[in-house]
Amino acid sequence: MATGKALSKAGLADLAVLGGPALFTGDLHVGRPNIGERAHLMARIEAMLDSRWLTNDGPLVAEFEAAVASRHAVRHCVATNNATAGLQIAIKALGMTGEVILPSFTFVATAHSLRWLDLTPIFCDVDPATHLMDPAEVERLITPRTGGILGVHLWGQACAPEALSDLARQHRLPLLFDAAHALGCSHRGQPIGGAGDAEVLSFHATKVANAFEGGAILTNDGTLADRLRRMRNFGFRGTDHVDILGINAKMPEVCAAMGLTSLEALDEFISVNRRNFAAYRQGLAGLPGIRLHEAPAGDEVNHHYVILEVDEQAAGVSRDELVRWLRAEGVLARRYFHPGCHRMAPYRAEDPLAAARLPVTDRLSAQVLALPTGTAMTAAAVEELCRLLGFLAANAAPIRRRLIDLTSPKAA
Ligand code: T4K
Repeated sequence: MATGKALSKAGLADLAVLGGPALFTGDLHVGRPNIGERAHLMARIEAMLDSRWLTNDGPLVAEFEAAVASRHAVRHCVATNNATAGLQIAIKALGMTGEVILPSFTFVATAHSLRWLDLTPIFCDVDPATHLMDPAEVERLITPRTGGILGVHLWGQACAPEALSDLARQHRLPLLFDAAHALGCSHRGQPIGGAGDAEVLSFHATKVANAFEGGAILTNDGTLADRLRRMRNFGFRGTDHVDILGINAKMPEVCAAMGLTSLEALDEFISVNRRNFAAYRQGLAGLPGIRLHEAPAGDEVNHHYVILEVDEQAAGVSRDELVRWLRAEGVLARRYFHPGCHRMAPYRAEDPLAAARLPVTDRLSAQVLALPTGTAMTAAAVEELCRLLGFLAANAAPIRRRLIDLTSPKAA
């Protein structure tokens, strides 16, 4: 390990999983919210209260939409109350029908947004190096029943926008991107957001910048943007004229106030994430079987997801053991995204054979681990966490033996 300091634990008996005290006293979360300048947020909320305009296309939402559109270099941004609702109205506005191809290795909201609309998700495998949906696999899955493609910019990396756009054009399919992770990310020097028919960002509390809850649909298509605006507001055009089916997917003003405050601090949040990522890279270097996921060349990510792949054979410890042992020490590492949507009950029942075509997804969902980052995490905590990981991996066999002793009837 690159850092010279020793782990501040006396030895095996001092590990929390074996009865010692937790290394971190306040839990370290994956997705601890980044909070921007409180005074700015409060001033916005005061102005909102003074104006008595709380929702329905208020000035803060308009300002938020303009700020997001400008940051992502797109013509239109339609803010929503969360990204899931954003995905759903975009899917509906694009007229997706029948089967829609998407990765299984994603947060379940991607799949649910389709299934909730009675569309059939067709899960596609991912590239083992990038964790992104593989366009060659997408092409193999296209049939006359296919009614759309839903790419996911996992960990903020661009999901083959060029290849998927070519495929969508060739087969005349609508193409939508779940860009929930991709705020502030770019691909080949261009901000993510302008590919396909539309892209959807998330501003959930756990994202790099948040609006408490929130989403944003990005598009360069003015006709689509107009349709999306009506759909998110019950289908209204003007005050009492409804011309399409709509729902309530509006972002309230208080969320836009938080969104704007977060956006002001986005670069600072990303630079803290970069610093943490560099500390992880240094601290984990040389650990056998434990690989820190790096974005491919050409992609600039926000480093909001720090992802490890744990190869049990080479590391001598499984991902799930690490999750349990870290949790005991106050590190709430997450198994994003386990077990893969295709293995979750609603989807497993409908397509029990999906696993046969998703070997990479199955391997990754058994090996991947997300670690804490963001402004709640100091570089010193990252270093200590890396030392802990190294210690746990190096001592996995004796830890396991002691755990067996502790639970055997003799110990009772
Ligand atoms: N597509 C993708 C690819 C996504 O990743 C997501 C959401 C979506 C679509 C849908 O976007 P939204 O509709 O949500 O806008 C969390 C988030 O709830 C979810 O938004 C996010 N992805 C997903 C990756 O993570 P959980 O179930 O892991 O959240 P939870 O409640 O366990 O919180 C994570 C950690 O953060 C916990 O340790 C607690 C901590 N936390 C959480 C909240 C909300 C805090 O410290 N403070 C907080 O306020 O899903």
